[in-house]
Amino acid sequence: WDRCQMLSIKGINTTVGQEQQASMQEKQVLDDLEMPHARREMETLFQEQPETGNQYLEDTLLQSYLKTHLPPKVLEEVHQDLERFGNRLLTKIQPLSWECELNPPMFRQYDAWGWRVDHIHTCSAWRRMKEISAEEGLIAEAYERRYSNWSRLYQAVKLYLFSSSSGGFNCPLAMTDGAAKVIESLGIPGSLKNAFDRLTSRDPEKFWTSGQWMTERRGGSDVANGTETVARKQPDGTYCLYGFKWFTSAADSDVALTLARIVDAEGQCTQGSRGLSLFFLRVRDEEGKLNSIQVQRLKDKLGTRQMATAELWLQGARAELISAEGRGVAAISNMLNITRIHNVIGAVASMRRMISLSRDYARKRVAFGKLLKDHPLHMQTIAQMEVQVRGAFLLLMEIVRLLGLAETNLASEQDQLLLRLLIPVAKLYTGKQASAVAVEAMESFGGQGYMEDTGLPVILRDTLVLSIWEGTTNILSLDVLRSLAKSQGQVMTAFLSTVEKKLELASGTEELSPGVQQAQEAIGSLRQFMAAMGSEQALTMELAARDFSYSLARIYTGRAKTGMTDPWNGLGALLMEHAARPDASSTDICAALRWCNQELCPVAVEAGRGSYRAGAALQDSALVFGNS
Ligand code: UCC
Repeated sequence: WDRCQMLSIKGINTTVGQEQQASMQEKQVLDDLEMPHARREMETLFQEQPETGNQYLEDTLLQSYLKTHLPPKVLEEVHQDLERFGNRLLTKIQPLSWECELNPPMFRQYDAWGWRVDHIHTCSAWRRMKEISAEEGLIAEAYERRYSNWSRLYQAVKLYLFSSSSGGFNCPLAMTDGAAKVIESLGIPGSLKNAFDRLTSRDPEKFWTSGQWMTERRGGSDVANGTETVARKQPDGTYCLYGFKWFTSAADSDVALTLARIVDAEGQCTQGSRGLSLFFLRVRDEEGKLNSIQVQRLKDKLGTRQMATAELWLQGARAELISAEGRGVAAISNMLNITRIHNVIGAVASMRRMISLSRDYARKRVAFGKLLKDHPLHMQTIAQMEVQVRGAFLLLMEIVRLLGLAETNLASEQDQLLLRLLIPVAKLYTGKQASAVAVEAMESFGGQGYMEDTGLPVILRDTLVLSIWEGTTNILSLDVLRSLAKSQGQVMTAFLSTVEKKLELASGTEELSPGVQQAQEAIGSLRQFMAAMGSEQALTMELAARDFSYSLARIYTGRAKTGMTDPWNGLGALLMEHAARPDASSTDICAALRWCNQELCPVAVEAGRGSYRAGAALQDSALVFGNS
């Protein structure tokens, strides 16, 4: 403003002296605009940028987990690779990630000569991410199994480190992993051998990514009723697919798995879930021509903008039937369970990144005459987030540990039941945690957190999708009930006995005894709730589904009362177990106790309040619609 004022002095009624003075001032202003280097630094560097270093080396919980669980030989090799990868992420991959954000995909429908091309243009950094994913074996590691049951955990750790620096490439990787899992679970049929080799390749020239086209116009969650796409059998045994896929993430992928209804000889299809079959298709041929697919448009999303999500018309796309007829949902659930684990990885990674930046900022930023780290209330807020990410991290490790056992035939029946239950529990819980933590952490930067060019809003936007895609919180809560019903309650038996075993271990550590007691009380409440629910109607259990799932998450990881207004709080068995290690730190113990000092079993509390009675559902409806 001052500079503009000075520039405007000239030309107004002024004396000669004033004019001379004005032109000197003008010169000064012009000099200022070309600020000398030292001055420029002073004027612009008034706050230090928060940074993270080598994410692996900075993550003490990750390192202590690996040290506790991995066999020494595996640990040695893995440690070296992760340290190297951490450096590569910091120096080479993070800048690419930002490039992906700045250069989102573009869609060109026609070429200059009027030909329809439907070209999805991605930036070079995005394409480089694909090469890096192959080079680092981000999918391959899980399927080569060179570390037997620990390979899956090791892969998950690499993905966890990669996630926040991947520029959205964690999404195609999730689906690629899911597709490889489906193909492997089918016994890698000869027709899919090439695809499997490419999806799990370390060679950037060979590596393929996969899409997962489940969502249609009439159904995102309700796949059984929403899927309109039909499949017509061809003389050569393949199928041509006709339909409209409304939401196809990473539409630049090489292949896709998708659902369709097979048309019978009378031209009829079976409706509902039993009419759905699973298909594999190539998106483009060798020349890059689309497989009878038209791209209608790219989606305009709140976040994950680095990644092309498209609406696709299938107009006779050639595909191979890969499930038994009518078993499409059951077959694709292998993919869903993997992508849901990737969702958990994304959630934990996002929380870790935000908290690391927030912590670094607290060390650098001065307010009210002292560093943020010396303000107790500020530190309390970050500490509460830290407790959350610790619990979520251990839950993630538990799931991938169990998956690794299952994939190497080392899992007991109890492990398998637990895995089935914990995947939806972890997905729904960490999705919510991550959203809450990302918002809270953003606030810890004050107004700077809200500025686009800090990169913080990108993390927030990309985090908010985690409670939506791959099944919303309520859909996942119903999946928890599905796992209970399908196993006739055996998943709960496995759950309770595992939690009790972990607590027994922790009960040997005196400092942990208050937490053990709280967790045991929570288990008692959960048992009572389960017994009472046995005689209740399905509606009651549906109304309780979300709180029930939260209770499982908090008891397995844990949750506790702090007496403060803490919106998420919680944690238990896993943190207790980690804190009961002989070389556990005081931080491990503190985190476990804090988690257990919250309401671990909200479902019992709400049941006591009558929140799941039929009358409560009527009240809900009246509240929402304003009926008397
Ligand atoms: O949103 C999307 C974007 C993709 C981006 C990926 C990136 C993620 C990673 C990010 C990294 C940071 S793709 C679309 C996402 N859509 C969904 O997630 C669908 C949500 N809806 C559901 O999950 C529903 O619950 C359905 C579709 C599974 C319900 O289908 P049905 O047909 O009504 O369910 P049924 O009849 O209960 O189940 C059919 C069979 C049963 O087996 P059988 O017949 O043997 O009894 C079920 O037990 O499927 C079995 N089943 C499962 N098995 C169903 N769900 C599961 C499961 N989760 N695990 C094992």
